[in-house]
Amino acid sequence: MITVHHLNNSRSQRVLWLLEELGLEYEVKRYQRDAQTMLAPPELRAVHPLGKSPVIVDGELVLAESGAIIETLADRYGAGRLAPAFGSRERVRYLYWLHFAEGTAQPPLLLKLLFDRIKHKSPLLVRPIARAIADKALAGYVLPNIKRNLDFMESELGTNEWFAGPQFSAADVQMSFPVEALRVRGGLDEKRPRLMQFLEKIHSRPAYRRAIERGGEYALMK
Ligand SMILES: N[C@@H](CCC(=O)N[C@@H](CS)C(=O)NCC(=O)O)C(=O)O
Repeated sequence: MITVHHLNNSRSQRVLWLLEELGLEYEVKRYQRDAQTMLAPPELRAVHPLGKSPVIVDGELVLAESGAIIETLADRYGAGRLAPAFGSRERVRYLYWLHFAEGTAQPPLLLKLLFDRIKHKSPLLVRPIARAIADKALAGYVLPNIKRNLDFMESELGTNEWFAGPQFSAADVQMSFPVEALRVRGGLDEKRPRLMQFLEKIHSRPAYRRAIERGGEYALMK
């Protein structure tokens, strides 16, 4: 039995979704973020030294890092489903988007979250200075990168129905989290109809909905 160490409102939601798509049995061990800091509770460090989610335990294997988890589960249990064939053109695209999600899409979204907090939650005395520094970083680096990523993803979905090609794949599962985060805090709206349609399509998948029921609260941070 696979165990998913799952944190509320987090990236691990997509691991539950992949397991539902694969029709596998699994157990969910839920962890709750600290309401103030939003950090994971220290118990997660007993599962993996970094103390972050997701982590899966599958027999002897303890694996963190959502991209590695998703690639491993699709290869182990997909029997050719949800991952394009080795050596195909789609396999390269599949790997690209599996890595893009955490390697390129997430970093500016995390920076935006942090700089927005600095702007709004710094001590009052230093807030004007903190705000000026945060605004400079946001305008000079963070927001232009988010916009470029959005434009790129939107144009890629114009040449392929799904991120890896004509078929839905585990790369779409991995990409769901940044696209959802872009909708909540990255300026994704109706001006980018393909990404909006991607969200609509994934949210209507029965496996996605079952995973939400298993995982509980899933509202991404603004
Ligand atoms: N690149 C890692 C990131 C893991 C990560 O940062 N997870 C977040 C959940 S969205 C977390 O555990 N945050 C709580 C914390 O940092 O204490 C992955 O894709 O698995």
